[in-house]
Amino acid sequence: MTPGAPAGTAPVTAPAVPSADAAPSADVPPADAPSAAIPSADAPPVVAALDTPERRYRMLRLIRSFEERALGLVKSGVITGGIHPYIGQEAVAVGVCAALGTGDRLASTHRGHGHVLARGLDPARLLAELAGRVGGSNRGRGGSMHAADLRLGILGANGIVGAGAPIAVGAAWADRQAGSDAVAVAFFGDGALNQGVLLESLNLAAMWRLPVLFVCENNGYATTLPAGTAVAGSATGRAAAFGIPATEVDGMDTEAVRAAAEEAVARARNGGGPSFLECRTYRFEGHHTMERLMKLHYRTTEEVAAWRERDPLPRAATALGTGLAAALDAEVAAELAAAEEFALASPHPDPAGAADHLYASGLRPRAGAVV
Ligand SMILES: Cc1ncc(C[n+]2csc(CCOP(=O)(O)OP(=O)(O)O)c2C)c(N)n1
Ligand SMILES: [Mg+2]
Repeated sequence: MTPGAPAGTAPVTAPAVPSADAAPSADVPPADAPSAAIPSADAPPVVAALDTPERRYRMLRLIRSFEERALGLVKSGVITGGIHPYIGQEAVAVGVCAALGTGDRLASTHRGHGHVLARGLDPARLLAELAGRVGGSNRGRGGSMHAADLRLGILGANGIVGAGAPIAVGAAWADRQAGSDAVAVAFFGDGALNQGVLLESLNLAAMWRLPVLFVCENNGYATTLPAGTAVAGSATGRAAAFGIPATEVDGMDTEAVRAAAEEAVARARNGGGPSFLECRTYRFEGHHTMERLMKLHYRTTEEVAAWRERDPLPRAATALGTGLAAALDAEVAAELAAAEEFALASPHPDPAGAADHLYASGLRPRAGAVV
């Protein structure tokens, strides 16, 4: 019997989930003359190395500056449909991704830019994706809430609250069936805490001792609904009910998140089963860019200011040394200027191909299946 599988469950051949180490599939964005600074779409992407304070600070800055640039492009109408900015929550993505190995996987959320950048998605490709251009990570067809790259183990951002959890659980199960020691991370917000699918995912992960790290980014609100008026009990209490070790951590502190995530990832990789991290964090911007056009009064300016005092970037810059941080800031600014140039130079997809890529091709049927 598969270790950890419930008695009576016959092992089933899992549909292969492409390994992050696998050669790039043919379904990659076309190489549309990227500038010298932008890697060719044909080059396999590289999982971001976040193994030093310097690299982690650089990634914090990359996510922050990427989002600021994206906000500008929403305002100027280049990015249509808007985005859910990750500004303020960067320490969670960087701290968690720093704990992962190259073969691990993550399932993201509607507020997913930070997660996919911290995993190594090229900012130029992501910016092009947000702008709906063929040079985008998903050929401009996915947009902000569907950015994915299986070669990096990014199973996708997701517009459905809580939907990343069962995807991560399924990936963890498939990986274990395939004999891999990969770990899968499910990011989700406090708004997912009352979704049945999250509780089902916690249950299966616990029953089968799957290598999953559940990361709740508790930023205090689901759209405008304060968690305090919506969530009975606690986030960690939900995990504890399934016998899953659960820890609350300061989500504004990259190093605290990393330490907690490393412990959980090591446990998962060594067969110890799932863990749950509640990261207490805050979004400095509105729920969605549309909020800039609305007068909503669900939180006070004093509350926002108090959380801004806990901004993870100055904290990390001080720890690193402000001189080095400033040099990294300049490096990131140049990288993102090139990224924007690339994104804007990339064309929109040809409307004649609008129905392309709607259905998967090349799926391998399970052994014994009649097709
Ligand atoms: C199943 C489902 N219900 C409702 C929505 C609408 N919706 C989009 S984002 C959101 C709030 C999510 O809050 P949270 O999970 O805390 O994430 P945050 O936006 O705070 O990052 C809601 C209700 C949705 N996308 N999916
Ligand atoms: Mg929330």
